[in-house]
Amino acid sequence: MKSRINTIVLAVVATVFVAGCTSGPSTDVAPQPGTGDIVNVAVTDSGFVPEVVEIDAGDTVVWTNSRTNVNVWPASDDHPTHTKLPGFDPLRGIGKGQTYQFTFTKSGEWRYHDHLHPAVEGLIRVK
Ligand SMILES: [Cu+2]
Repeated sequence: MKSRINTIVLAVVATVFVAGCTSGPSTDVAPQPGTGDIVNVAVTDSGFVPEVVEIDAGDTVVWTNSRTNVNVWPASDDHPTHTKLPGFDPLRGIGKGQTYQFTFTKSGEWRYHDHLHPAVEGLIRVK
């Protein structure tokens, strides 16, 4: 009788152990390759905040239009062609409260500006 109980206990323990192993990967959120951090930049009436951002390759910068009543258009230098970092250009103005995001995969010092207000400048430093 005692050995039968031991067998049942062992079976239960084994079942829990196996269930724990099989359910592990689906409940854990493993970082996916190529998925970096997200860094937020506000586009305010006084410029990009922060103006200089340092990130790792693979990180994504999200700009949010926090200006009073104008669209913004963060884009790679040089104005107006935006060719220093191809692809870093939303190709349109971003309305109040809206966002634009870009994932930086290339290391370097990427200067950018607000295409609609080119005097407003910022820098993304990608390690
Ligand atoms: Cu421009």
